[in-house]
Amino acid sequence: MCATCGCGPTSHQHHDDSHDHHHASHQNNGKKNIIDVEQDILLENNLLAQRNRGYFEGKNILAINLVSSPGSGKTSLLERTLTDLKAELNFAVIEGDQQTANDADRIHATGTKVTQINTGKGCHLDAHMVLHAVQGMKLSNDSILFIENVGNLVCPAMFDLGEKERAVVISVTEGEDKPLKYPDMFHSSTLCIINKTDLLPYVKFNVEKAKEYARKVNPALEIIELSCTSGEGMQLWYDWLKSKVLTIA
Ligand SMILES: Nc1nc2c(ncn2[C@@H]2O[C@H](COP(=O)(O)OP(=O)(O)O)[C@@H](O)[C@H]2O)c(=O)[nH]1
Ligand SMILES: [Mg+2]
Repeated sequence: MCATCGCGPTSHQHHDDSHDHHHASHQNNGKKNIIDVEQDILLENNLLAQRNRGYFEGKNILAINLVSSPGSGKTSLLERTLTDLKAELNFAVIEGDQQTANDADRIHATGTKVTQINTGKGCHLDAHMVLHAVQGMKLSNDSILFIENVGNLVCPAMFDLGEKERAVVISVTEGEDKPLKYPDMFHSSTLCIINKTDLLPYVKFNVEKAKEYARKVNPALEIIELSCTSGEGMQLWYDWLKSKVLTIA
């Protein structure tokens, strides 16, 4: 279980086996109780995610969960995408952050319908939060809903929001070994976007290694390299997006 928020996996390993300690919370509560609580949380989340999924399918809404560490460029990707494609496609956005409406303001400036969720101390969005947001949004049929998750490569991996696609964004300033360090996120995603390729001349980032590592944890993962700043590779992302719209139409 995640020591910070209580939403993580049930077991953890210490690299150093000689470091033999027991967490106070495990001793106090007993391991079985902790596992039961976690199963309850995820079961309830999964049921609500199914409800969201049914709603999206009924209205032919393509829901895409955008996940990444903070600052990889999720909002930048959305700003550019919404600006470039708003004449062709119908978009709405849910923004997730612990605090502020900064990202919602950025999306609003593109003329797109947006709802901000502030999770407070929470480190991920869950299906219940998305359900509430969607209930107030009057989403159009045949549209695309982007859900920008809280910046975190760990906890959001476990919480199904009812999305059809999960796109994980990494930027070239983060190091190419992120897929190996945070495999759950890459394993549960359908698309990996490698962003900020305009910075490749200035940082030590091996794109081929990053792709190799990502495919090691998820051989079916699609990968697109792009730069939100220069625009290089954005067409590949737009083609991917449009192919998914066609799939659900
Ligand atoms: N050089 C460069 N900077 C970028 C790119 N995309 C985003 N950024 C910058 O990265 C920072 C974080 O971007 P943001 O979209 O807020 O990231 P988020 O936290 O994932 O939503 C901002 O300063 C952006 O201007 C890119 O493709 N290239
Ligand atoms: Mg953002």
